[in-house]
Amino acid sequence: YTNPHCVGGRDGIVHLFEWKWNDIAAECERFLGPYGFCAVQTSPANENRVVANPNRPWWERYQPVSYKLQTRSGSEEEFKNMVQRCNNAGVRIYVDVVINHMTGAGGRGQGTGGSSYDADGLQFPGVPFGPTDFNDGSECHSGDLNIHNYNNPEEVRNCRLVGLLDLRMGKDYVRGKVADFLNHLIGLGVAGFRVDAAKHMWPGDIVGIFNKVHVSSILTKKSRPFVYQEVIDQGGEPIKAEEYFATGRVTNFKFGLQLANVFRRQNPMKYLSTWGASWGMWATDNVVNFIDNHDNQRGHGGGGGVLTHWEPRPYKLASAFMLAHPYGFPRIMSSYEYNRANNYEGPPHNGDMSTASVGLSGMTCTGGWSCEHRWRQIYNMVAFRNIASGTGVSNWWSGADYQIAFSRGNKAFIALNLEGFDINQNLQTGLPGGTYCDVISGNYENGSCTGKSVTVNGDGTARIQVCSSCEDPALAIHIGKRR
Ligand code: ARE
Ligand code: CA
Repeated sequence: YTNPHCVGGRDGIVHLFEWKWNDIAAECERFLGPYGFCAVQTSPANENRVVANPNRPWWERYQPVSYKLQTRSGSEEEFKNMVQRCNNAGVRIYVDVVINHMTGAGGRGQGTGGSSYDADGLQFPGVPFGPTDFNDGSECHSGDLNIHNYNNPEEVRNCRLVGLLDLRMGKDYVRGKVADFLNHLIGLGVAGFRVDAAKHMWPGDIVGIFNKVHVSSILTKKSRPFVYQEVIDQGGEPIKAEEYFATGRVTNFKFGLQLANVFRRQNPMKYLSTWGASWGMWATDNVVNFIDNHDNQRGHGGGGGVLTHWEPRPYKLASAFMLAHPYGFPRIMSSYEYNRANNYEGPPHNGDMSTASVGLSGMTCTGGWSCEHRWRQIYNMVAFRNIASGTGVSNWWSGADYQIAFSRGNKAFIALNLEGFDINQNLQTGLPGGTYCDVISGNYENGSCTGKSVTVNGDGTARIQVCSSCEDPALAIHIGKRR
């Protein structure tokens, strides 16, 4: 479950939050494939509650009504077409699967696929699930059936997360319905899953579900799907991320908080020389790392303190460090703009509230889509990471608290500067002699560098200059962009 099944030396996930399936398919072909991304994390693919108040928030997609593949991202046909086109472009699809619960308690209506639901009577005929498929007072002892105390694992797993009707996962029928859903996705060519709210399920129940899940069909060597489980473990609660390693990786919520401290100059960057598991995080094969996610960028789910696209300068630097460093498997957030005072706002939409298509002007997205994955400082570092794959950190240098540089074997080299003065040093890059394009300030186009260039001497040394007050106080070079 820990193998992401990347094609041909690719690495890294981009979360195309709330994108439509047709737009993802096009993005795989025109951008993600050519630029070396391993995979896309999609928004939940199954039918959800239509929430009218507030008007169609992003979070309605975390309230399942059935496992029918019909949402504002598109139909099952469109989903299937996307998976095929992305796989053909060498890009894997991982689906965000919401299996711990159905809708919030109370109310009745129709889902995005037209199925009815009755959240008062606990009826979800589209699956079907009925009252006996949900935890009640026999499993949950919190009084009102909701979770209040994160220090009580029984309550966290058997009661309702923010009022969401909690499925009775111990029941074989429920596991079977969930497994059918996952098998349906695998049959369409999906390579992996982000398991939403995994902390709220018993690890043994997740094992029970995945015991019913098929091997992946698209992979030449048949194998388990890639699984990464959303377990918010920042220390301080009894539920530990490691309880979930039997069924895959976990989302590493310590990562973004630690890097936010560093890149906000609250903890010296030079300490990153020991970055990785020794910072109280999990082993490299157990984690999916990210600077921010769709929750914590808007103050939900362990939010607060992380860097986001709203602070582009430190965000790009932290992202560059994440991608340059070999620890873990990285996920890049691709956001849309929203009113930060109304953080429920759904994606850019048309008059009828259907999701708007992603517009493009050159390399840049338009129409309210932020597309961090198309920022040069980020996509060029995806290529850096792919080229450096298999090498460790070497030639570590720190000139001051907030100035660092390191090599990735003889493939790549990066320098970062958050001091108030420039880096201007002769450093060992580990690279073969030659002239390299800095991929932070520019690209390599038609035989020349559009940004800065660096001359590496025959012995691997080079004069490294990194500005301090400029837009991006970083420099990155690799053997794929040598003149
Ligand atoms: C919405 C409304 C609620 C309403 C509910 C039911 O906002 O007011 O009661 O519907 O009607 C998302 C949103 C929720 C939203 C939900 C359903 O964030 O606001 O509720 O969708 O529409 C915990 C969980 C973690 C979870 C976070 C948000 O452990 O799993 O809370 N994250 C995932 C997703 C979310 C999603 C859900 C789960 C639900 O990524 O996008 O919710 O499917 C400490 C603990 C954490 C805890 C955190 C809560 O840090 O350690 O474990 O996270 O507090 O802030
Ligand atoms: Ca549960």
